[in-house]
Amino acid sequence: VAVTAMLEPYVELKGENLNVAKISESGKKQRKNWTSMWTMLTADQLLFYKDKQQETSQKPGAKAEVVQLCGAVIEWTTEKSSRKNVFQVTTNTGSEYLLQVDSYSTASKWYDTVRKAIDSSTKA
Ligand code: I3S
Repeated sequence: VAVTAMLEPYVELKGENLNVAKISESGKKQRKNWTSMWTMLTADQLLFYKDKQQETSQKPGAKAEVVQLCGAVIEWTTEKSSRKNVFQVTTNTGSEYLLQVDSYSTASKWYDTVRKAIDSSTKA
């Protein structure tokens, strides 16, 4: 088990505040509404929480928005927002999320790691 675990690429990211705008749900266009979300990355999901407290809350209803990364597509975009460092995640069910943060190093860390999670969960 230890050996396999070591061979797995490290793709998880701990919570951090990112600006998120869902622009499409199941292929249906949504009104863009940027919201700061407490964001986490697991091996195959992006999780959006309202805030850090909601992540650890045991209350029913304190749930995350879950984005399945298997079969998803990620790309930087300069056309869908005037903001800097925006990338888009499109799920295999046709939901589209814009993610953004002013720090380029933070944005590229999330971009690179989400891309790795998409690659490994899509192959799996
Ligand atoms: O793609 P859009 O419509 O120019 O996106 C802007 C709108 O979502 C705007 O909200 P209102 O439609 O309520 O005005 C937001 O305030 C802007 O931030 C959006 O543009 P940016 O370039 O920030 O993604």
